[in-house]
Amino acid sequence: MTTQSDHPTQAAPVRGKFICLEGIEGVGKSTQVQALADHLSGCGIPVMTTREPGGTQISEAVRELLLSRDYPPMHEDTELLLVFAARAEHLQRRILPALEAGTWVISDRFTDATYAYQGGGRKIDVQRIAALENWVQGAFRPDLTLFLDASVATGLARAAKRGESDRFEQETLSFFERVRFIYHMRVQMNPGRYAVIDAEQSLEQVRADLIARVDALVNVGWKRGGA
Ligand code: Z5A
Repeated sequence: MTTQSDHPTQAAPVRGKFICLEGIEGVGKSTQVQALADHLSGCGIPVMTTREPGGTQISEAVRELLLSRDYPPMHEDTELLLVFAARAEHLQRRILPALEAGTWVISDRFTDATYAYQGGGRKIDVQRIAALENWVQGAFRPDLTLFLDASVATGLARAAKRGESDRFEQETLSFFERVRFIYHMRVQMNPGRYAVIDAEQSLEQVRADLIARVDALVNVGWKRGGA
């Protein structure tokens, strides 16, 4: 006869950390997401990279709707709801399962982008965004958000080098100034959750600063599951 104590209980994996990169376009998020993932993998940490809007087949289809210039103008409420529809799918199907399995997740944008673009850019009431955030995410928030900050002129000039622009990149300078302003406001309101990185610097220096910020947290116990 076996009893429960005959079988050593298998320890649940330590939950992964959720790190987001944010900022206006062209500050280097997509480039640096991969650099950060490579660094953490090199430290023996299991890592998954993803992006928003997107990250699952359904969420990528919603991304196409959001970024395409092939459709008639979209109402701002539709845009907000689509962003959160894509996020619900991404969170439930991909982000949360990975974190529960002990994998760290690095995302190119998350809900701070909604506050910045739909709240700041489109001027949607912040209470509406907060209500959707609470509905879709409950208490779930990133462990760390790396805000890559550069002037609108720098960001748009870099993004423009890539060629054809998407629906958001058609917006005015004042739209992007409002977006950047909201990012700054959010950092000020909750400094413990953010690290601000000077993205005007060279790609190599931005990468070094990002890695230094994340390494500092790993060294204070993140790798062992500490807060
Ligand atoms: N959106 C929203 O409205 N609400 C939401 O909730 C969410 C998103 C989640 C996603 O588009 C759009 O969705 C986004 C907001 C909206 N708006 N737009 N546009 P996206 O993912 O295609 O675009 P993006 O997020 O803005 O990324 P981006 O334009 O690709 O920029 P990036 O990722 O920050 O930059 P990059 O691609 O890494 O670099 C751009 C170029 O600059 C490239 O040639 C690099 O080599 C160069 N670069 C980068 N850093 C440097 C430095 N430091 N020096 C010199 N050159 C550099």
